[in-house]
Amino acid sequence: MHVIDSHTGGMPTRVILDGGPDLGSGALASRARRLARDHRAFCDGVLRAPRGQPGMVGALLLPPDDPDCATGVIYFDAGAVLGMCGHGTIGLGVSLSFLGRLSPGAIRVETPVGVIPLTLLDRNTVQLTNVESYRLRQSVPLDVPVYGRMTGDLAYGGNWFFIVDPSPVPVQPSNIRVLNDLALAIRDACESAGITGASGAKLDHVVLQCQSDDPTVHGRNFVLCPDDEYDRSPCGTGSSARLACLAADGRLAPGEEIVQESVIGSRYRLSYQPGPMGGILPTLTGSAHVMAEGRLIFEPGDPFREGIRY
Ligand code: PYC
Repeated sequence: MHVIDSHTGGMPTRVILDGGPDLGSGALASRARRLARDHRAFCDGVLRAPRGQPGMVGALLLPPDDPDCATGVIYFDAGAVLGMCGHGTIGLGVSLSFLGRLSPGAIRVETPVGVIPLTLLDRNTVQLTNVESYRLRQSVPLDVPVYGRMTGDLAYGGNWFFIVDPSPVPVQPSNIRVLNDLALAIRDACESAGITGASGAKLDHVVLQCQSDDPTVHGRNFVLCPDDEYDRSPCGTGSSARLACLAADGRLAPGEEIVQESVIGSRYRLSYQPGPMGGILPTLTGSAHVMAEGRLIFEPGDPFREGIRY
């Protein structure tokens, strides 16, 4: 299995160039459902230690269904198959450029939730337009055991997010453990309360947002992902969901650019245009760096062939 590893603001992406499971043909969304249903061991083996690392997202390259797209891609972490992944798309663009498969310019990439136009601005910088993002519910009350009552917005940015703004705990590196515990409790409370995305979609990401002390930065976030790890980048899909809330509140005009920071200080530039279905089309710009290229080996007698699940 030929892979290339990069990180986007500290958040790792492993692009799988070949050697992945046979998911058949057809719409990428149905191939993603097949990956989630039948190939959990593959996902774990690629991403979990000892081959992978905490937080790592896999980007499985596949032939696109749409002939106008340069490639299809299904993103997954060690907890779930994702609809979309912003940091993964930036890592993908930079990795394809490293391999000489992408020159500065624009391509289209097909994901299970839609087509993503992507432009390589330079060898480390990618700009992408995410799928239409929107807020489903505003100020949803939630009783979180131990932490008490809070409210959050339920929004979509290619994945589903519960967004608490302002975070009851300051979003800073020294609080990462506390933020992780709080976000896990919020996600559990959403599940207990039956709070889901549209059509019962699982709400598997949580954003804790706060203002930044830096006047050039609009906000700082902590994002919990389905694998129970936090996003080291500002989370492309989470930032998109948050942009949709800002737009719905009239707090950000179309075309106005802001900087969003992650809990460890990685940055994206963000803006949006109105979308055709009443939501927004977010544009994200961020940087990634390639770290390694290699072949993963899964020996038959390896007791941790499928990764360490504890
Ligand atoms: O950047 O969209 C993102 C993302 C989702 C999960 C991890 N990163």
